[in-house]
Amino acid sequence: MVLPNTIDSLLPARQIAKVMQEIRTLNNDGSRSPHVTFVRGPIVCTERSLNNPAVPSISLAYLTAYLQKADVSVDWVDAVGEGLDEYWPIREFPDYMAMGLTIDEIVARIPEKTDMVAVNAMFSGEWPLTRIMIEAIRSRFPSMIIIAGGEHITALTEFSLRDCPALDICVHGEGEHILADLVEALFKGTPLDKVVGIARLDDEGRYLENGGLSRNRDIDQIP
Ligand code: B12
Repeated sequence: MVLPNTIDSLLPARQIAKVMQEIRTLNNDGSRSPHVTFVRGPIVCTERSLNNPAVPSISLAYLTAYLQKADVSVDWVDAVGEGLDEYWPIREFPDYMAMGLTIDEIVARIPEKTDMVAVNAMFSGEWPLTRIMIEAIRSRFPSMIIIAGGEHITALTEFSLRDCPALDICVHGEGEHILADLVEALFKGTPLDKVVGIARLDDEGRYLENGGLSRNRDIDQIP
């Protein structure tokens, strides 16, 4: 099977084999849906403060409902919701602690069948730990596609990509349509450069952005 030129030229080499394998799987039995695992990392706070532990992630609920409507299967690793009473010191940042699952627990809970890990990065104050988490996910899954979205990513897109080479693609702004388009492009072979709202670095380290911020105007489309 010949990989479409667009994907070949747009994706870093380590992912091409994985994408080819997925496209082949879809072509052969026609029945398998792509599998996306959303990951929400731990809350970060100073050692002597307390935070709101039990806040459900509304963004991931929206994105999940939208992807499921598009026949994409979805799992979550919600470090906050699944690790409500866990508090641990962050070795790399001595005055800070984390609330929720540890990085090792998060990585271990990502199902083997995952095609794409989609990370929620809402708060810039959590980014240094989110980056460590993404690097740990990359160590376990060297050829997995890892993307991220959320307010932090939208505000500091290029910085996030450069600060965390383990991250492949950033999604700008409201993610419902963009994520569905991205999954379709990656797994059905349509060109990535048609997916408006994503950003990435090419193999030479140049920052590429497809369009600016898109806003959902037709909110009845969101399940
Ligand atoms: C509700 C809210 C809270 C709630 C709940 C947050 C939660 N954990 O869910 C509470 C009150 C707890 C809160 C606390 C704080 N908040 Co607050 N909060 C908001 C607020 C008002 C709305 C967020 C929201 O739910 N939006 C609705 C959902 C559906 O949209 P969304 O989260 O943006 O998600 C969409 C996209 O971002 C994208 N997306 C999101 N994740 C992903 C992942 C992937 C893979 C993809 C593809 C796309 C994607 O798609 C989603 C659907 O369209 C925003 C401001 C705003 N208007 O966005 C501030 C905001 C996020 N908060 C902010 C801040 C600073 C804080 C605090 C640090 C304040 C403080 N000093 O204590 C704390 C941090 C608490 C913590 N660490 O948990 C800042 C973050 C800025 C930054 N760059 O860090 C914001 C942007 C406000 C601002 N303009 O300053 N917050």
